[in-house]
Amino acid sequence: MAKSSEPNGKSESYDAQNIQVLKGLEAVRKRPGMYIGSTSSRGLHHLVYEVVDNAIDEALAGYCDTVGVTIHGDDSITVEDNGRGIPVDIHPTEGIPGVELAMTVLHAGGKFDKDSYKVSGGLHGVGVSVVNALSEVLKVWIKRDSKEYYMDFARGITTTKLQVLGKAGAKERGTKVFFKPDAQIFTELRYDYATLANRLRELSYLNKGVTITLTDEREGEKKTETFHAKGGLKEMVQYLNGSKKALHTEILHVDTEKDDIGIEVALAYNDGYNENVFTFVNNINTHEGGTHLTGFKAALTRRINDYASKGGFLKKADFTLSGEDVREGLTAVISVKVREPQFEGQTKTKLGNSEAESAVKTVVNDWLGAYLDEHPKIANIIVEKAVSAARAREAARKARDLTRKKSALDIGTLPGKLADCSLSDPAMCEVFLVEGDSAGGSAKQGRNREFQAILPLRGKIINVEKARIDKVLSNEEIRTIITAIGTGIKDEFEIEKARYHKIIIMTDADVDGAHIRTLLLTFFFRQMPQLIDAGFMYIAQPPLFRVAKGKQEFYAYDEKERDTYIERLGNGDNSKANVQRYKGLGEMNKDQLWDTTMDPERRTLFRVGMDDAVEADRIFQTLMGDDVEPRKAFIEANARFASNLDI
Ligand code: 0RA
Repeated sequence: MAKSSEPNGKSESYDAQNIQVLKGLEAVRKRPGMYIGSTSSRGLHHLVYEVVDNAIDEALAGYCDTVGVTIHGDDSITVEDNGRGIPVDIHPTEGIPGVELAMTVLHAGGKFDKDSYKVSGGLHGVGVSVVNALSEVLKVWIKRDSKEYYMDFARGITTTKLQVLGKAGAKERGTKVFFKPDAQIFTELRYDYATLANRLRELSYLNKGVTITLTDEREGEKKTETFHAKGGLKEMVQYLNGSKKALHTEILHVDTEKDDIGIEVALAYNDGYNENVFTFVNNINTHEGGTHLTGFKAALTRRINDYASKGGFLKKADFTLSGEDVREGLTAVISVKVREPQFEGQTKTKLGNSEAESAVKTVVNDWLGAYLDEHPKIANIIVEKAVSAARAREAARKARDLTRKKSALDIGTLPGKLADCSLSDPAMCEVFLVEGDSAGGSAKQGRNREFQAILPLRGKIINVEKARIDKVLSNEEIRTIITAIGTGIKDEFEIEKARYHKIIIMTDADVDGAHIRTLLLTFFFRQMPQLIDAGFMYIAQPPLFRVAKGKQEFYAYDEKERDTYIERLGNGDNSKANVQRYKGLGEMNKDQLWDTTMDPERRTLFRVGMDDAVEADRIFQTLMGDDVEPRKAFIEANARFASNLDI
């Protein structure tokens, strides 16, 4: 504040500029969530992505091939690139150096560079000024025009004006940004190495040829990793397929441009039953799909059907191959670079541009048509996989008819085990998926029957990672869940039909409970990911201990809390507090269950999120797939966090 209000002898436009700057930054600091989504861990990581995105923009424009990210000992960050360097000349109308403009004015980034692919929606692309506004300190070094420049800021306000530090080599170009996230803003200040590594790895796949390094300098965490994908998405599909058994070794890959849209697609088939298609627009994961995905699906279905009918695969069969059939066991990544993307949907991760649909469709049609003709061996494998999926689909159709949602009012068709609630507005209603009949019984008695429904689940849920859809749908528990929720699954999924806006998994706090929870999450992730995207999935958190003495009782959700209560109750006389460890929900009576786990006023719910769909897929593969060793390693490494699993 003090600095910016000092008389500076510059033009009036500088003062006017300054007022604008303060207003803009104030808005960011007042409502950080509006700009970076949240002030928790997610927002904290977003700061890094924002600066990295700027460097990647330079790479896309063809000026940068190396990006370095360093987590310093105190969780401050440096991002360095060898791009053109942020401009330093005085901006003709704004009257301040370009770098100061970029760092202090909202959305100034695009003002002087319309050539590269910029993102105009979603969470990315808010600009480095937002990072600056939310950092205690930000320093920037720029090399260009044979000089090294420097500036620094505090909470968005210029503290050192642009200065020349010295000479730089004639060919040296680049930008280095150091920042320390503001402790006044963020509720979480610790960076998670794996989270950053996953995103940087993804960026290296999406931007072939760029070398990205991540260095952790923190005590006990010291390491460096380099991400570089010569083969682009081809390598990403390989990574995604991980431990799955491939049906062919060569990965199908196309990288081209059509109607000013950059289009890259890679795909491969494995012997599993899931479909794993990831889509990106300007490096942003489009969870909700959109026009690029529609174009891809249309072309894939058409080309595989063409090949199948030409090759006589469908002669005896009286059906064609559906979209779901041709995507069984498919791992694919579609990445498009669009100049003015329109982001739509609940989480603004659905591409709306109609020109992207026809461009992707044409490219995939032409490329895949030619590829299949030229590679009959692979083409046969793919078509046979789809034909066997189609046969299974026939069987599945019968099972699915049984689970198809009837109208919400048609209570008669709801499963008998479901104790439904009396309110009909889904936004007010929640359903508990409860492990075991006894806990289900307590939950039914303890609930508020107006808005809480209870669905007790008996026995094990089928592992959807290992079974084909017809088998999955013949599972009694799965059918009950689908009918109770009402949305249908897969391509027939309709969020509007959700009968509850909170679907709460409530399992025992033991190994079996964790297993059932994972099976359920796997099912939702594979068959109804939109429920997770919509934020409808929750995990209940029952207490682990009851600490009581005389008439006083406390519930503790972890060991630390337990010890605090023991201490609180233990002092004074010489009788000790009684500690009961809850092994299962069944050990609680209806009132205890309500008080600790179900009462909206007092309970803790974890919302299941999907920040990183790519990593979530790998985790489920690891947890639920065939290979035992990686599963064991994962469970051992993450056992402590099982109740916090944020997929
Ligand atoms: C505006 C224009 C130009 C480059 C950049 C911004 C730029 C921003 C960042 C942020 C981090 N690294 C960056 N690298 C470049 C183009 C400058 C020119 O035309 O020379």
